[in-house]
Amino acid sequence: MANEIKPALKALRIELPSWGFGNSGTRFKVFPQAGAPRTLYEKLEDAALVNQLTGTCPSVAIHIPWDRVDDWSKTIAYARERGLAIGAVNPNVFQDEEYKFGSVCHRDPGIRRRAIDHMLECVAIAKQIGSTVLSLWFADGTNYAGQDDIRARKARMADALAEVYAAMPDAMRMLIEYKFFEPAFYHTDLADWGMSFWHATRLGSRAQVLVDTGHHAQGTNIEHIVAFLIDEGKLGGFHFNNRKYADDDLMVGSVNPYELFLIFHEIISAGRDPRCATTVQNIAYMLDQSHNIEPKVEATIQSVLNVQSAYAKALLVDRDALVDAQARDDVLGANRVLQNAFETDVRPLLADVRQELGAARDPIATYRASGYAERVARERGRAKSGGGYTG
Ligand code: AFD
Ligand code: MN
Ligand code: MN
Repeated sequence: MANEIKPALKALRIELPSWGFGNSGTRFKVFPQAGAPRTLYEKLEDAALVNQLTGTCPSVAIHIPWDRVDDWSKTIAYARERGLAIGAVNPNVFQDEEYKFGSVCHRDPGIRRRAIDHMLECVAIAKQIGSTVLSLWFADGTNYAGQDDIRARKARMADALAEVYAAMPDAMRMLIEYKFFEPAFYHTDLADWGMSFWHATRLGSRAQVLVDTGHHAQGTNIEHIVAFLIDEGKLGGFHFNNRKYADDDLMVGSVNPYELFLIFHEIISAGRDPRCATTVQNIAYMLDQSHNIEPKVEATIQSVLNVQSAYAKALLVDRDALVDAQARDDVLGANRVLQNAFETDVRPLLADVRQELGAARDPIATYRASGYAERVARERGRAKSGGGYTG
């Protein structure tokens, strides 16, 4: 069994967020880290190392305007030399003063225009750099009952998305993220998967839902949402992290690796259904983490290892035995099939896989022994801000 799953493990691709490397924090405090990258180039340098050690992360998502550069061709060449491509483009319609009461859902058409124009600029950037994913998250919502007209805001969101969707080339997908809290706490305009799903359905086949694992209430069964969305051809991608810290986001798999395993189990099961195979093949796996107290490069490596591990265990599920137990209403037998896979020690297998990919058998040990953290701390110093979240 172990050898059979090697090709799938080697094909796994996880995109790294540029903003995961920069200094970041909560609304209480940003703790600047020595060696945090100050420019997109330095973020790409860090990402290239993560890819080199894990063999799994050949692309980097960017956030505009944090990562805006004058000459994209130079950036692409720099990335390519380091084995990287630029991945999803993330507009930012939440940090400017103008967006205090929302962006695309704002009652002022001028502010809506500003937000839409920024998203159109991101479509243009994506075209220019050959990226096929536009990844949207909105801070839009209200904090007080009565603050604005919820149905009017829904219509404004729909209009804005339609305009941006119409500007996308055929090869581009729009991934629509949802989040039920923060910075708006009374209502958010895209509060859950159902609202993103509704907008995506209305737009067309190139609009899909992005599931950020951190954006759910604590008890939510995310794997159920995943299975449902795949079945409808509407799961476009993930932002992996752990939700224990709400947002601003802990490493994926650090608190509940079993949940991550169950998510992959649903994905792999659906992938075997010819009706769902294409959707599953196109799922964009991305990290969306914001390391506040932990060293960023090492945390990113650890996150990738956690994903590799959950994926490997899910690939090991004995699906024939599962189907058989289900057919006999053997509740505990079925559950045990999953437990057995989850409890398998996949570390030796993953070490072999990484070695065969030309990556490190033990990426953390190799990283720690490399002196990279010490070198960039010396070279880059401790910058006050690094283009990540600043609280
Ligand atoms: C925010 C959101 C969301 C989004 C990210 C990038 O919580 O996770 O993906 O910004 O725009 O923190
Ligand atoms: Mn996210
Ligand atoms: Mn988030």
